[in-house]
Amino acid sequence: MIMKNKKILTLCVIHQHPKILLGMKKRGFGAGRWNGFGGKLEKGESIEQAAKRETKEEIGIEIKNLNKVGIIDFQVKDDPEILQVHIFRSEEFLGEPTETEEMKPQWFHIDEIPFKEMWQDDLYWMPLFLKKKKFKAWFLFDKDDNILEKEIKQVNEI
Ligand code: 6OG
Repeated sequence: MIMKNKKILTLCVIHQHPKILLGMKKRGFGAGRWNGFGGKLEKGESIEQAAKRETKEEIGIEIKNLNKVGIIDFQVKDDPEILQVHIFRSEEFLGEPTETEEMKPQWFHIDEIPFKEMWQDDLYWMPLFLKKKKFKAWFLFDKDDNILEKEIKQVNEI
């Protein structure tokens, strides 16, 4: 049996219609791109707990409600590792989004989402996210972060 190496990550997008809150990642994986908030799970943590903790660490806000809206498997060509990103929508939070060493938060109107400065996959799932649809997807990237292959499907339950 071939064992695939799967790593779970969280990604939380704050959505207060007609705006979303994104953060400019200042260091580490995905630096230089706007994205939601999130990261790896710590030992013993649930996926939801990790999403809340990472958001607090990255921009100082406490998330009040969290809805899982998507799961995406990412692979890089010729690399056996699968990154599985669990995507959440949050509409309520406590505190003021604040810049940290890791992220600089900014609100964007949904007609002005900076896709050119985001991961390419966002262009495909963000429209579903904004329509409050749930989705499962798979993306194959090359080593320069370009999409080679993709599969996206809307689902009723995640
Ligand atoms: P740290 O490893 O820095 O968390 N992430 C992605 N987000 C999008 N939109 N597209 C991708 O395509 C992504 N790959 C990873 C998950 C990394 C953060 O970046 C997200 C985490 O929130 C490849 O802790």
